[in-house]
Amino acid sequence: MGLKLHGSKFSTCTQRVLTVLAEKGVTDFEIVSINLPAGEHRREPFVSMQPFAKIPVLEDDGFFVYESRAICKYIAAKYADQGTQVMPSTSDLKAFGVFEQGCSIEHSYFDGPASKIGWEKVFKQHKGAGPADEAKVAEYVADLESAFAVYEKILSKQGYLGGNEVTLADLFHLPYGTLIQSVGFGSVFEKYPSVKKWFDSLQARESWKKASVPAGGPPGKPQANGKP
Ligand SMILES: N[C@@H](CCC(=O)N[C@@H](CS)C(=O)NCC(=O)O)C(=O)O
Repeated sequence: MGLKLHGSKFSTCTQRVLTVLAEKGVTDFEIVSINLPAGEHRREPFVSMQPFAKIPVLEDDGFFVYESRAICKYIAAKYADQGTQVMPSTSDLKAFGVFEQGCSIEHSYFDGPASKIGWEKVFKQHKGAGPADEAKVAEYVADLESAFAVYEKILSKQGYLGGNEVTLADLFHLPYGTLIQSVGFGSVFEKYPSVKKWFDSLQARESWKKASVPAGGPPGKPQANGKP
């Protein structure tokens, strides 16, 4: 039986998983659309799958796993023998350690400021929660720049955040990195040449071209998304 991805193609976190499915060459799956504006994620049967009421959730033959990064690692492990090797095996302990370090860097120093910029500049308006707080945006952009200054040091020595090959640690950046570029913060990347080159190479991947649609849906037409 194929996989079911409960989510929305307009959601950044669902796009993270769709990118990895494409990298692994997994085609036997269906997206079960969850309508966020209608609040489907806050009701049964969704909350029995994801008690924090967030998309996406992966269903694999009666087994459920949520949190997009955990889902991506599950897919990488399940389909270890096919597609891009996006996660080193624990048999190469040092490679695995650097990979996990890269994943933690993304979650600890990138996701916070990037998703908060996304909230202020995109999702807040979609939810009718008022205009962006530009003072907060400036603060998040400064945080992102501080993180990218360190990324620049790392990426001037190695091709990718999790080592010399592309891994999940890199791919995890795609949805929010692309979103913040689309709302006028491309200059944050341009300031750091190795970061810019690295991110351009990620966006050029076929997997991302397949998975990416404007997060939140077309401008002026709220869709199934909304990072809190
Ligand atoms: N850490 C979670 C975050 C999931 C998340 O925030 N999903 C958003 C869509 S990208 C959502 O469900 N928002 C609906 C809401 O908060 O009401 C993950 O990576 O899966």
